[in-house]
Amino acid sequence: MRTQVAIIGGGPSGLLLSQLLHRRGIDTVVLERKTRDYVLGRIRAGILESGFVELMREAGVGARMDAESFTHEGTVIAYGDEEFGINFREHTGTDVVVYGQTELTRDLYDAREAEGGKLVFNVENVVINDADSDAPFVTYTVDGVEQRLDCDYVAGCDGFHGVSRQTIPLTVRREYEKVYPFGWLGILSETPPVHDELIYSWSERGFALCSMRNANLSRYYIQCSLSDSPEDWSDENFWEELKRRIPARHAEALVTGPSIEKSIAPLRSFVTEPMRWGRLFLCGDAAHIVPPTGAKGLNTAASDIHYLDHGLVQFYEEGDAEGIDRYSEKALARIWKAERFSWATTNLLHRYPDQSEFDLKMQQAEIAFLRDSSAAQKVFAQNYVGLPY
Ligand code: RFL
Ligand code: PHB
Repeated sequence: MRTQVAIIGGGPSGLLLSQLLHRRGIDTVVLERKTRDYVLGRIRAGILESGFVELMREAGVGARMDAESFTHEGTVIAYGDEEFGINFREHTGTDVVVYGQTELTRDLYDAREAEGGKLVFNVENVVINDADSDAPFVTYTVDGVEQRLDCDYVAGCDGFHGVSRQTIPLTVRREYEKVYPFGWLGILSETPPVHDELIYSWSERGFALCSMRNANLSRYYIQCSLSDSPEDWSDENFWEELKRRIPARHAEALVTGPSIEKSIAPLRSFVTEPMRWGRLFLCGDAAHIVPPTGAKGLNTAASDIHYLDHGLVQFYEEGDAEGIDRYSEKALARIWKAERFSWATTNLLHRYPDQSEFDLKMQQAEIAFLRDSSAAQKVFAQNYVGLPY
């Protein structure tokens, strides 16, 4: 088989790239290790920057998102029993949108399938060959039968544990990593959200986040120990702990119910450089990870896809390689800023096992500064709604 762009990974990055390129007449094949249902079963991000929303519309998959998503003009920051709001619209003229990763991935799958997109599921043993030559090809097996896909370019959209990043030799690749000494325990429940905006809450007992997917679907997280497993937490214990970590008025209003999903995610900051090697481009989680505190994971994947899509279109339509040659540099410039915001917001709101009394005072002073300074709120808002592409 032959295609123009071989895309490894059928998560949001790979599907969005495939859909955008298809609209410009560029042929792709998406190779996904799992099934469509498995990919859609993963509960992940919930907040979209306006840049991502635009990209979904540009890809022709914005209709359901526009009809069903919720616009959030701001967010709440709580500390102990106190709280204050940060209004994104007032500070930046922009909002964010609540629309789950599951839903946008479903929209992308539906569009690719309706338009005859080539998606291969259950692929195993993916190997990217000769990425540093003019004739790369990908080999893989399906049902034990080896296949070969020749292509002009390879987009590595296969997430943090994929093979694409590992294809870049260690002599070329440089990795930067920070692992945090805690995780997030998240639950999804068919209950109305406790508040109409997200609540990011600092507490003596550790961080908590109240988020949502729709009017009857809530997503809540609490900071947990890395040694915890979801089975250690009954629903009842989760709700009790959450209530202790948010201001009393919200705890009293909280509607609890059975969880329909419960999982733990470790927190990590990670960047690999460069994001291009020969004819291989890394996109999304394959190249970088942020802790979820700033809601930047999926949104940084989207900006990568924007840069790569534009670079490839410029190459195929105008014969100009400038965009693909500068892909890594452009993508990384934006990513490092999102890494900084996610790291800073994580540091601001979590309890650290080795935190000294001085460290605690610094955290409190920083929260108070954010509460009292319009300039600080503006900086937070600019980062949260997303820096320009
Ligand atoms: P994905 O979504 O991981 O998709 C990669 C796809 O590649 C497939 N794959 C392979 N396919 C073929 N061959 C191989 N060798 C392959 N290896 C892997 C996988 O099956 C998968 O389908 O990466 P992508 O597309 O770059 O999208 C990135 C986002 O998914 C990610 O940034 C966010 O979900 C991060 N993230 C969150 N971000 C937020 O903004 N807010 C959140 O609340 C949030 N929660 C999360 C998260 C990530 C999590 N992970 C990765 C553990 C919660 C979790 C649990
Ligand atoms: C979510 O709804 O899953 C979510 C929202 C905001 C975050 C992280 C996760 O910062």
